[in-house]
Amino acid sequence: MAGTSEAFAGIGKIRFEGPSSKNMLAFRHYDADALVEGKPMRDHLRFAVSYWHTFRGTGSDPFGPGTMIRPWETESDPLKAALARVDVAFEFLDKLGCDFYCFHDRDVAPDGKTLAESNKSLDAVADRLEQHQKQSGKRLLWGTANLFSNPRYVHGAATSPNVETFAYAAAQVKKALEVTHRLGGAGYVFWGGREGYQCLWNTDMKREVDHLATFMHMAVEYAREIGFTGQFYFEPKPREPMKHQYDFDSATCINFLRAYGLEKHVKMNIETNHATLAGHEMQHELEYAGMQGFLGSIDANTGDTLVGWDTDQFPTNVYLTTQIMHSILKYGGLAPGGVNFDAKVRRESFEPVDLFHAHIGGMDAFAHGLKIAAAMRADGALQKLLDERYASWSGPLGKRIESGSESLASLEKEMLAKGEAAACKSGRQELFENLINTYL
Ligand code: XLS
Ligand code: NI
Ligand code: NI
Repeated sequence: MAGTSEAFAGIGKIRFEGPSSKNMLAFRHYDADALVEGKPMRDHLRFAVSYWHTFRGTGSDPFGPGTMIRPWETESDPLKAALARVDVAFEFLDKLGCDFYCFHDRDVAPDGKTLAESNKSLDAVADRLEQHQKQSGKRLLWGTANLFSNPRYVHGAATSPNVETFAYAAAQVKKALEVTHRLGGAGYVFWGGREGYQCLWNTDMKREVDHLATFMHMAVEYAREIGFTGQFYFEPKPREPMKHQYDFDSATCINFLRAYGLEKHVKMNIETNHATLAGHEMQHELEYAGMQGFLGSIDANTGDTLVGWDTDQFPTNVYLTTQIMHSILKYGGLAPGGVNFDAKVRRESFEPVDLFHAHIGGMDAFAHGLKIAAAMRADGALQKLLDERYASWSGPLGKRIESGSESLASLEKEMLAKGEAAACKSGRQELFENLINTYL
């Protein structure tokens, strides 16, 4: 490949060294080919690096400019810089031992003066991505389009009051789908961007949400035309940048998909920090999507309980990853989705090696959580407690109600005869919580 010198000189391939290793540039838990529930860890987890945070994140925040030291960013021509960055990205994926990546169109290639110019740049970068994928076996977990940075998207994209903004966004998604398809992407994500509102007085909510559905139908239809069979995902986020985003949480998104006839085509891509912004636990979002048959993929990160915005931190909390992996195993796994690190190193962690520490920590936390969740399932003690808690539903009356053969009148008869319901049993929350800790 074009890169002559290494971007991450001095850092070799990150290897599994086991829980007792003292080497901080090694995995303690992520052993890609080790089997868990009969399947290699890499296939359970399908880890992906986010191109936007890891290769485009500058560390800027509302109080100051970027801080990241990225010695490879030497090209002033945006397309040349974009091409050089692809080499760096694949060196990173290779050294990290991560199988997938995800991108927005404008992360990988520069925004041009015209749509045609932007498309041309994207094609040139896609050539380079394709070469690297072929050489390395790395794959695209999902692609998406950035429909929120350019000022034309100030009022949203598919939900903009400006019809030509909608049209431009449609053209951008067409191209992003083509590139995702060409690169063998396993999926395509819709995240709302600025699809939402700051003020209801100046917003025709029904018209905007109708337009969002029309837009998604166009994407699903175009995917069919070009033979893209990857999974579509909708990524819930309740607020930020808008005060209300239409893709608020799993329940809201699933209702939207069903109301507009999109439920056969689109699943959820659930992000931890977005769940907490919505006032939910990640486990809630996964369980809700899972029980409805909409669990697709996850954006792995974490928020900070003391900071109220989408801080997109790398996940290191094993209790959290255990909850996540338990739900994922319960609902049959993520494939063709995966675990995408939609996470950024802190502004204060500005050296290239911090990118490794961040991803190693996240991958290890998930691998650890996977092993714990599998142990819990193998042992069956949690399931036994749950079965006991719902035991009355397995009796004759419960079975009749669950199968739909009872009515209000028949139940009234039953309770008139009994006079009072059987006494409730303790919920044993503390026992359940203590049991979980025995596996940690
Ligand atoms: C932003 C979202 C974004 C999506 C992809 O908050 O998480 O990164 O994952 O557009
Ligand atoms: Ni995300
Ligand atoms: Ni986010």
